Amino acid sequence: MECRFCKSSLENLFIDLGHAPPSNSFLSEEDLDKPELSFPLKVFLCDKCFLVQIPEYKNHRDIFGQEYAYFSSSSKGWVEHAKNYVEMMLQRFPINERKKVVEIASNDGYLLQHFHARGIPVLGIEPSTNAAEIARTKDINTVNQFFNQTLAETLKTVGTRADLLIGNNVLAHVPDLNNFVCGMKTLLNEDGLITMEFPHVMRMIENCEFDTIYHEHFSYFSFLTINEIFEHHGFSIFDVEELPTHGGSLRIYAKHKNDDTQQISENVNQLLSKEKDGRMDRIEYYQGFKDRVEDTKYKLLEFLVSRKLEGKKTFAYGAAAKLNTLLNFCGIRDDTIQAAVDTTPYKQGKYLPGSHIKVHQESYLASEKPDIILIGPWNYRDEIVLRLSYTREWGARLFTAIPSLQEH
Ligand code: JHZ
Repeated sequence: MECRFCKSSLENLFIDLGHAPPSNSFLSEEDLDKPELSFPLKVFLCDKCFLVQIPEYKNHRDIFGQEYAYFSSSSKGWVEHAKNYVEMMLQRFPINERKKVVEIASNDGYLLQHFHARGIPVLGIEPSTNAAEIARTKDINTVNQFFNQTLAETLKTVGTRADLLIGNNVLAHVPDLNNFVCGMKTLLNEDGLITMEFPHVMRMIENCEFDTIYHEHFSYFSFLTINEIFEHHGFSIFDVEELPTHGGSLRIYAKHKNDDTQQISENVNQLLSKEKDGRMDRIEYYQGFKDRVEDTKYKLLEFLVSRKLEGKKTFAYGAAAKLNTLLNFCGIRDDTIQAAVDTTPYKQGKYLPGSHIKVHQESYLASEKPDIILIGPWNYRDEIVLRLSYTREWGARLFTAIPSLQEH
């Protein structure tokens, strides 16, 4: 096996989370009578470029093709984040009606709708047909394809170039990373800008966010590594921000290396130094994660089993992909968590992959009145705790499990 960026042989196992079905492969009632496929969830560390990665155990076309269970607009907080980003970009850079904004993995148009509302021409590129269709209902021009070098060449041939090229939570999802970044090089105008957001592997390790590991997340980036990847492909990262989103993300700003219109911010060297001082370019940094992950698992199991023996009813709130990693790694089934609820219509009436816990509409909470509610998407903890304040009326207690069990 070789590193998907630098092609060195992959010999360091970072963590092995066992076998699991893909986290977004929700099951129908009929599927429950059929065999269910599980894939290894082994994460490797490249000892040359320090890219943390999982091999493409499940083909990305099968994961993100026609139907994808995740809709970016399902969280108000995330749509708000996108809106704030758009306002900030319009203030900071000369983006206007004569420019073109292209977003890769534009999902249901959660972000481009804000540029579109300002009269700025936009193009979404989205491989999942169901998400692309929703975006089109919002009048967001969307190409329903995977982004790669070939698509970038095709778009360039018909005169489409990006003045602002955006990619939020997509880089981790790309098995052929070099081809993807080459495609961005092709699509970006000479003086164009790139911004990308992705979870920061430093935060994943510090906060024991092992549940963000699943088959559709092929890569987990440090700033050191992403900087090397972008430089290798002729880009220069001129600014970076650390964001609280999705458990701690980075937003990078990049340009063509030979474009002198942007100054390199001090943030870039500061973060590179921070990561080097933290020894993220040493194998030792990545060791010891497994023990912390197992500690989280045993404490959660102890808690759930104790509640079960007390005769309490426990539900999960938010059928996030990360919840499925957590449940399947811990071997949790519907004896200890009796039901899940989620606001996404696509997920309601289906069953969680692996654990086979049924997903209901949110109203199921009020009718069943569970004693314990485990919040799956801890990244939206504040938003969800506020939303679920009505469950206090019957004495429900709300918990998150990552980095370790906590009551809210
Ligand atoms: P959420 C997704 O991961 C998938 P997931 C993806 N692979 C990725 O990279 C990350 O995001 C960044 C529900 N919910 O966003 C909606 C409620 O029911 O943490 C979702 O099903 N009520 C692209 O799946 C889930 O929770 C609510 O009030 O781990 C949230 O999933 C809210 C706020 C959410 O992502």
